[in-house]
Amino acid sequence: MWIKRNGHLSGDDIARSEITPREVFENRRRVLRALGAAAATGLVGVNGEALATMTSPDAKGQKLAAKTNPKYVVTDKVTSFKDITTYNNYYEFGTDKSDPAQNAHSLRPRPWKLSVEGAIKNPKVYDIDELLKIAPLEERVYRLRCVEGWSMVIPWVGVSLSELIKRAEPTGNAKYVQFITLADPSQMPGLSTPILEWPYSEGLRMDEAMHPLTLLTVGLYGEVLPNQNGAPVRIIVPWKYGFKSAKSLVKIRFVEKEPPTSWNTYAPTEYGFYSNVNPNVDHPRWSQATERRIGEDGFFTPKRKTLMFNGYADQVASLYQGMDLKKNF
Ligand SMILES: Nc1nc2c(c(=O)[nH]1)N[C@H]1C(S)=C(S)[C@@H](COP(=O)(O)O)O[C@H]1N2
Ligand SMILES: [Mo]
Repeated sequence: MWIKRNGHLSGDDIARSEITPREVFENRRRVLRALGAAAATGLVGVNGEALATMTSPDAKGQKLAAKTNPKYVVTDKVTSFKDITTYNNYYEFGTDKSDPAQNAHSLRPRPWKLSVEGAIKNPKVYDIDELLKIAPLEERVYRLRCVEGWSMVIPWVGVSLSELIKRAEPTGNAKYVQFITLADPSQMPGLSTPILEWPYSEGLRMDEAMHPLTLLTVGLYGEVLPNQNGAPVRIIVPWKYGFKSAKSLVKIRFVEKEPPTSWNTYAPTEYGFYSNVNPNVDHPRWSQATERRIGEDGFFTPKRKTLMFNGYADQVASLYQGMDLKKNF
């Protein structure tokens, strides 16, 4: 079947130019720190003016005031904004890495509603602007490791998902959390191809969802999320393969049973529910022991060793104590 061609075969080898990501990043940080002093949370303009007075209807490129949380900053060199926003997986906009950047302009990230529902005391439909204010936004620099064998280092902006979960007050029946992406054919040309089961759906166990590393993500590089990266709100789970980090969320649902997830439904023997980054458990069609860091891919550049739990073992290994990670892959 043709879909196997795109079914997470490893990525291409296009050489990418380096645009001094470090300097750009440091400079942005200084700007953000200055903005942080002017506005505690939420959207601000480059000079600190209120959002309503200066944004385009979709808030494209809008700066976000966020304080770097030094607890969650990896020291690896940050990937360039260009690579992060032009080398994407977002199948709702096509299966080639360059498709989302080319096609996702048709996504309308504003106005946007996110429904928080299911086994909770306080179901609520958040407007995106309200969501940006539930807690002070943080900048966190995380590794992202795709199951295809490439990785990036991304300065995200968001808040711990636990902030939202606390407000929802889960009941005793809430054992898992399901994340559901928008599925609107008028905005997403890729939906006409039945590659995955739409809407894109992912899930976490409750303790994984509550873990402070799990980020309700609204921006990167100090700006609102570009459409191709999952505007206006997505989840980022840095110790799991990238596909667990669902984009453009419209529903977060608390459920009792392990929810179906799009990649597991597509190929149950290849993509498990847990999908923790694990160099010792290979994908059935390729090794997971090494990775290619996007931006470092010269002809002689050695691959990097993939780290257990993507380098977050100190923080998350205890969640899986006593579990057979080969069985629960
Ligand atoms: N809705 C949706 N979310 C998605 C995907 C997708 O195709 N659709 N791809 C996943 C995969 S495989 C990866 S590696 C990451 C990529 O995120 P990025 O493009 O922001 O780097 O998004 C994940 N979230
Ligand atoms: Mo991925």
